Amino acid sequence: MAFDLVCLGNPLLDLQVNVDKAYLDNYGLKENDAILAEEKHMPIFDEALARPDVRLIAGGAAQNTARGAQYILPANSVLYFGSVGKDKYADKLIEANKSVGLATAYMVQDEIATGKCAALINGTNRSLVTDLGAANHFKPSHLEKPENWEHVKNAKIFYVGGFHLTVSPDAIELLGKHAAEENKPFVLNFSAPFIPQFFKEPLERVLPYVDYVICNESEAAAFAEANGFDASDLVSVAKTVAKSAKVNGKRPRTVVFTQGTDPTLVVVYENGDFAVREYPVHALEASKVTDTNGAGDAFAAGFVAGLVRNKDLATSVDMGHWLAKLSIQEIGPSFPFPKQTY
Ligand code: 26A
Repeated sequence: MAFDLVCLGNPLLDLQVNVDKAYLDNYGLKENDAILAEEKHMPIFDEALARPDVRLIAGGAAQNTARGAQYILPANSVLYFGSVGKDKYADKLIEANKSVGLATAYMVQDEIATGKCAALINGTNRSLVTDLGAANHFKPSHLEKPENWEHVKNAKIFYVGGFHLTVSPDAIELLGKHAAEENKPFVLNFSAPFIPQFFKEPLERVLPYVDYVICNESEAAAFAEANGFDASDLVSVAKTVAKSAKVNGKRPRTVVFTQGTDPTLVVVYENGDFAVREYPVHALEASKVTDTNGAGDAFAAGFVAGLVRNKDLATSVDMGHWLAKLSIQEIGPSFPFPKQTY
């Protein structure tokens, strides 16, 4: 079977709970952030599981995007790579993927549990604390297995979560090189401020393969700070990213900065010129927002689904806004049923 879109990321099960600011303060967590759990954060997972309101929801940023894109696209359009354990958590992920028809080619770890993310919801903010578990053991050799490489060769577009830079930059580079050689679009999401901040070298290594960069305003600011340039002017940050080194000269670099409810900024660098545009999001009354966990992933999903459908940039961004609006009305990184169509 040939899948148009191939995605790579860290499959996680989200343990979603509502917490107050004091709970976040106690663990030194920001209200809106995503981090890798340190030893001191480990009790959070058992505390979440012990809460009566805990929800176990399929997560993992790129997996959410893969599900969202498959939600929009015709059957058998999307395949997702990642690493899971052999446990009930993985069964939950498989069930959620099945609900939208997302195909997976998981690498399975016999001895390591599926990764989990405590999604600590505080009003319209979400603080994500992740214990990668099995997701941390993904290897490029999994992509190189003949049956999997066949999927890579058949793919038309690639989407990779920047979060995976903490796991296997080699796997990302492998896909990036293939995409550049074959002139296929390669999309990377910066995923969280700590990626440009603490994974600067691996990000620098894969960025030249990227045709489309997607990130939010705080990730853009973190990128600017990590590279020592002014973070206050997002347009100039986007231009710097757009102009940075690129392997595939046949495609322009497109940089997409989401900004919550503010308009999405898009900068394209082509033939020595910048095109700068802004697109407003789809309005939604605050009272209709259930939670914002997965909003950015849903945006990316709608956007890449637009690319798969060969839509223009404005339409692809609009599809991202449309799907994000649907997702923030659901619990966690989920999509409404019966299915809605764009
Ligand atoms: C490496 N880290 C920290 C992560 C993640 C992650 N997905 C992959 N790697 N930390 C949080 N997430 C996921 O982000 C989604 C919201 O955008 C969560 O699982 C959540 O579903």
